[in-house]
Amino acid sequence: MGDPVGQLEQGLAQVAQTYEAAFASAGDEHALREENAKIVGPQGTLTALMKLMRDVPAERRREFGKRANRLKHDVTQRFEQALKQLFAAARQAELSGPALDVTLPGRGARAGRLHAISRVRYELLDVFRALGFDVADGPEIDLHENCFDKLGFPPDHPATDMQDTFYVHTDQPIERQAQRPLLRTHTSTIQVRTMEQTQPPLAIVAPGAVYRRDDDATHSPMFFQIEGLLVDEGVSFADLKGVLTLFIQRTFGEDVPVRFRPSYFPFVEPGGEVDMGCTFCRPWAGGERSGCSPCKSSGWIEILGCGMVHPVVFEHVGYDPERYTGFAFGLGIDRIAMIKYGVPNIKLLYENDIRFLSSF
Ligand code: FA5
Repeated sequence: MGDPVGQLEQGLAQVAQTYEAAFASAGDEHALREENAKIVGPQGTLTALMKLMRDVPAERRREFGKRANRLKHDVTQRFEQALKQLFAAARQAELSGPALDVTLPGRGARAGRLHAISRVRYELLDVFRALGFDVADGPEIDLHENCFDKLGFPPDHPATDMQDTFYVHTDQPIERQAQRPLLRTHTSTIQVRTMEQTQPPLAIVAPGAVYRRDDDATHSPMFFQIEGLLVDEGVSFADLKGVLTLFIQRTFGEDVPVRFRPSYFPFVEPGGEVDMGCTFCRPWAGGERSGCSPCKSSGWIEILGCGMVHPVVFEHVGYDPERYTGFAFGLGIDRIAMIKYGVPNIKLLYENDIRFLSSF
């Protein structure tokens, strides 16, 4: 069994001489805890020495007990002190090192913007306002007579087929077709409403949504038009040409050519359609029109319908057709937005994909 007193003497002395150096050389918390465990842990040297105590003669046990406990106390105190020093050094290193940026750039709310159709609508109305037109309004659900009859569409005339129509169901009995409510197929209804309420001279533009059973890349079942109407004594086709040419050139550029083609609308005589030079291939400026899809290689894009107000319309609204003449036009806002922003399919304007809408 050996000499427990001698072993204890030697062991305690050895621990007392080495623990401080062992703690001092531990470079981090983990190493320090390991050194501490080597002394006072369950397998530690001091723990083993304490187990020898029962073999020490009874008269010396107290003395060794005291010395061992004091040493354990010193070791523990020194360990805790060394731990604190390590923490303080780590904190100091952290504070004097490069700053850690824990912030992220904020996710700000994106600024909203007007939809392309609204933007174009405001721009077009501004051009007409500058030319002296007032802005008028009318309901999207209107009567058959305002949409067709008073505009000179004969009953069951094939021209109404051009605007295949959404009728609105109503519980009221309807005696005459003229009284049937429908989603207006064009903003020309506002011509009728304005003339019934106002005496000439007048010059109005009326924007709004219209509805037809149309559906392809350039036709949508709901789209937007602007109607124009100017009535006074002595208004001629030259006034119509002047106003519409100015409008197109202020909207698309002073150099853009404009041409008038005869066309049929029941409420105008003569009636026409207006084409503008294609702003994609710009043939008048030396561009190559062959292969240009927006104008189908023609160099022209149709932009609106127009004409001199038919005398029969004046009669329907109570104007004297011998005294007054006037012109009217109707343009598609969507069509102009598509030309202006190079939009290949009208559906894109209505899908509300924010990536598309914020691209122009
Ligand atoms: C009319 O609606 C007439 N009321 C215009 C008019 C007014 C003529 C006053 C004479 C006097 P039109 O059906 O061509 O005409 O339509 C006018 C414009 O609306 C077209 O040139 C086109 O730009 C646009 N448009 C027509 N149908 C659609 C559709 N389904 N989707 C998008 N735009 C359309």
